[in-house]
Amino acid sequence: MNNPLPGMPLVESPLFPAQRAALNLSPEEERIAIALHERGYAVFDFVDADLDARIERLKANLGPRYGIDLADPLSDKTIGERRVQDAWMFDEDVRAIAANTFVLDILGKLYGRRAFPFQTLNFPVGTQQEAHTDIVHFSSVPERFMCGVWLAMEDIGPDAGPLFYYPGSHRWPIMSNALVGRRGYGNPLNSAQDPYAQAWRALVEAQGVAPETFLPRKGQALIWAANLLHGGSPQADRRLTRWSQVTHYYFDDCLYYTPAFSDEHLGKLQLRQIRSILDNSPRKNVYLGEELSEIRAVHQSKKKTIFLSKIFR
Ligand SMILES: O=C(O)CCC(=O)C(=O)O
Ligand SMILES: [Fe+2]
Repeated sequence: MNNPLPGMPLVESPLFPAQRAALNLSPEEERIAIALHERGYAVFDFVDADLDARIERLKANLGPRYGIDLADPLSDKTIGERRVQDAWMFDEDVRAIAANTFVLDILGKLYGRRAFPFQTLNFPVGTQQEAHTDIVHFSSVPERFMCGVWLAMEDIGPDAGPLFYYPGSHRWPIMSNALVGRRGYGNPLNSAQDPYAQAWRALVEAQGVAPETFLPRKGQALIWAANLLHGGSPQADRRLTRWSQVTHYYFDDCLYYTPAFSDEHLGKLQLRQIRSILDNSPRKNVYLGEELSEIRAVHQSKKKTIFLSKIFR
């Protein structure tokens, strides 16, 4: 397929409606693609014949790590650790969920590059997180080659602190330090989300978009675009659990960096050292097929100061 805009994910491209037919998507893939394009998220049934067994094993394995009394139906489940990051390193079921082939296949088709998972988060309760986009933590060059997949590991009702999101907000401006008027590089923060919270609140108010909550059945999942504004609702009933796994994906042939700590226009990127869960090996920062270190070496040997060499300093 001839794509004149390979530097944006196909599914996020304004050319997507014209190019969709050439992707040869199944009806289910097409439904997911259209939802992701138009609303910034798509709900689907997770395809894994072993999912129920995985969820049982995973709860038994991770449960003791949260420091809460999961056996007592009346205990407060929200007082503990609330999340385990990168459990894929020691839990085969977490790893298998992150490496799910249905997810990898559809992401590859919809983004036009191969996807790979690089981080897992396992939650036994709601995160009660403020609205944010993941792109302020995990961006890429080119932009938007990142997404999250959220999997429900039990039925989740309105009192369990469900995920919420603002449909269509993936089309709002991507937050950057240039946009909110601050210097990022070398400036420490409590949270990479802090500098943008006020701007997100203003956008929500000005656009008049109501949040939607995700009340899934066990085994339902949701893909969100890198720039979809989302968070965790307050957990009204603290006795409940809200077992879920979030897997974050990047795509091949990109630079991976954290915008909150970068000043892109000055060539200062806070690059990330990314590890792919698929083969547990590092993924190089790559720009148009060339590794960063190679580009830097070539530029140094030519003793040229050009824009790219500034980025990579
Ligand atoms: O599960 C939630 O409440 C939100 C999780 C989230 O925002 C994330 O993992 O990026
Ligand atoms: Fe998030």
